[in-house]
Amino acid sequence: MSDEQKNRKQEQLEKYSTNDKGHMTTNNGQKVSEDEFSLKAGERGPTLMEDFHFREKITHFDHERIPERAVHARGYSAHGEFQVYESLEEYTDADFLTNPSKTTPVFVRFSTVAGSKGSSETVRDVRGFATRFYTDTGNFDLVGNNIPVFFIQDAIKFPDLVHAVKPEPHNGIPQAASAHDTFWDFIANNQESAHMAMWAMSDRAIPRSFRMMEGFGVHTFRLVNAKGEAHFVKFHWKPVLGMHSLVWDEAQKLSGKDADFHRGDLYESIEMGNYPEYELGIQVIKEEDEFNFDFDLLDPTKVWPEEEVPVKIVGKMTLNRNVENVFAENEQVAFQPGNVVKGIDFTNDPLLQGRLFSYTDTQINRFGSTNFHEVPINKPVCPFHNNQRDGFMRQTINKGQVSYHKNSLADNQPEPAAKEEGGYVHYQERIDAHKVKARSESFKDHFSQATLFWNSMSDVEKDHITSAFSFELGKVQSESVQKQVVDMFANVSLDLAKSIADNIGVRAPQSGGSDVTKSSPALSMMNTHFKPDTRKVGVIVADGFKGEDLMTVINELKSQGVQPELISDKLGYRKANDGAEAQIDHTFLTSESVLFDALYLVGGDNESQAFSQSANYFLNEAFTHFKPIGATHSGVKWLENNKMIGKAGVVTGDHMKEFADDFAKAIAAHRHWDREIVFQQA
Ligand code: HDE
Repeated sequence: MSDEQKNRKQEQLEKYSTNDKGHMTTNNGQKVSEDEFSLKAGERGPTLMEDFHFREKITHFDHERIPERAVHARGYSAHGEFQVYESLEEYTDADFLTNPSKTTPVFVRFSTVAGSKGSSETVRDVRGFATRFYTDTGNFDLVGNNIPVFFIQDAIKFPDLVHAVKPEPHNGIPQAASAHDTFWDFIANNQESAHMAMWAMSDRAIPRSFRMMEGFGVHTFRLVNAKGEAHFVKFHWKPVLGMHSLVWDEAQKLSGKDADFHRGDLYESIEMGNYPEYELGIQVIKEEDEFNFDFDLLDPTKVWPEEEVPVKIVGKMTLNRNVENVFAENEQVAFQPGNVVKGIDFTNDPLLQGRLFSYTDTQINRFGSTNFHEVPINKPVCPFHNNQRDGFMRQTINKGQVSYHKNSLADNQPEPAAKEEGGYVHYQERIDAHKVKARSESFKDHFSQATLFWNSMSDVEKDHITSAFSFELGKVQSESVQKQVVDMFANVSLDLAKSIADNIGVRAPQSGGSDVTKSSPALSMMNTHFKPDTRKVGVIVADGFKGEDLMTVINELKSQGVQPELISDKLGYRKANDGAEAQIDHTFLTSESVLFDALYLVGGDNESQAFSQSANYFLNEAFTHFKPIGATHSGVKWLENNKMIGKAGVVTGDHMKEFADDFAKAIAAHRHWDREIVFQQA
């Protein structure tokens, strides 16, 4: 990469990077002559303490771990850039949002919430979507999720929520899952969680890829312009590829087949130049309209329906560089919702207010020091100066005699900046109130938007939500908890509650239901973008295939952005009947249908019975996961044997180019829900 192409953050990080080439040394620089044998008194004698190299190597190893994040421990990151389309000066004087010619470096960390650092990535869970903008006026951290609302309304309840969802303390089970008693006991007894629980049971909680999820700032923030005028704002990230999910059975199987499925997908896409892109959207409400809605703007369990408050698309983020060291970047990044820049301010959302405290505190625990801002990934790209000094692992050598304000000995440096010089001035909201430990009446409607969400779902999405509840509650041991949850969700939809009750064998609620009839089409994943780009197709090939035809289909699919990968019974090359050869990427043993978005069955003249069995297994699994399936030549017989010809999303054809076009359309559709499940024939 040329120097001009490097953004400011990359340039800064490179100063701290090393390739570790050349002679091995100790940490004090002495060259090491031997790294396999410790110093001993005789070849068979005891190890000697004076082996400084041995002591240093072992000690460093013993201290390699830092505490994993209390939540969002399992995550993966990438670097990129953000650019605003047009100046947003009407709303904000944030430098990076007012200058369309400016490219701002970003670092994004995606995560699951409940699981430990080593847990699987395709579990049912909320995904973290934390973005740091390294702006020229300081770091702005938009520490969001892929779900726009939260389980609780006040930060004081966060430890309770997290204790409930984490593995149960007496036996440490289950890992990275909400399908257990304490989580659902929490939900039933803290009913502000109803709306978020609906989202968590929807397909949003099992994304196909980090590249195909929306992101949300969740809280209401304020944008403040140069005149000091404020607007309420909610931030959105909209993935250019649209938002798409796995199916639950597939997600569970993937957990075993590839626990790194999401990070692998992100890493590989960036390596291949398929840079994930997300557009930034804002919803804006004027200060004077604060009380004109049927929900409280400060309540983080509420969305602003996009049909009522449109999302204005204002810029784009492109992730174009992988991390180079997962510990140094992904582990050590220390996000803080309190990292704002002038032009962006907080509101009194009680969840947001609590987060302003928690993140700094948790970083001090993880790093053992308040100096975590000096770690390269956390350093702003603009200069930073103040009179904070010392502490564990301080890196900066602050020169001079003076470390206090005000002073005369150093000409009163560093000195606060006036507003015109970029100084941050908190929005002067007038507060006239009693100190109370209480919650506003306007926060007490827990079910209207949960019903709005339910009403907005397609039939397929409703089925998936019902199944997810039935799975989760089916794992709950306490019948009382099961019953409480069913009764709670009768407030959202009596049909939903009755179906769950029926599935899990508890008494169905007789009354309930909601009089909310509104829906919000933007909430349904059926109304997203559908594209074939970057979709992985497993191509099943045996010896004796038609070489030219296969190349035509593969090239056509590639030209539409699809990524075909060849699967056979062995690695190496398969021979076509016209003498051509195809290199195989995976075997039936090293891959699985769940690793692909679609299957293309080609077969060949010389398939063994074992080959046919494996191909059938892949086909049936992909079919039950509603995946697009294409077949030509001898691959068609597997479809015939399984009575799948003519089913939704099943494409066959004799003309290769036409077939590839039809298949690419089926791939773009993501999943074919109207498919009737056909069970594998004997
Ligand atoms: Fe977090 N959250 N959170 N959270 N959160 C953390 O900070 C916390 C909340 C979110 O990739 C922790 O650095 C409290 C909402 C993300 O590094 C911790 C409350 C939203 C990440 C913490 C919330 C989030 C975290 C753990 C209730 C979406 C991962 C490690 C008031 C808007 C960031 C860490 C990363 C991480 C506290 C609620 C998103 C303990 C007290 C709401 C994406 O500080």
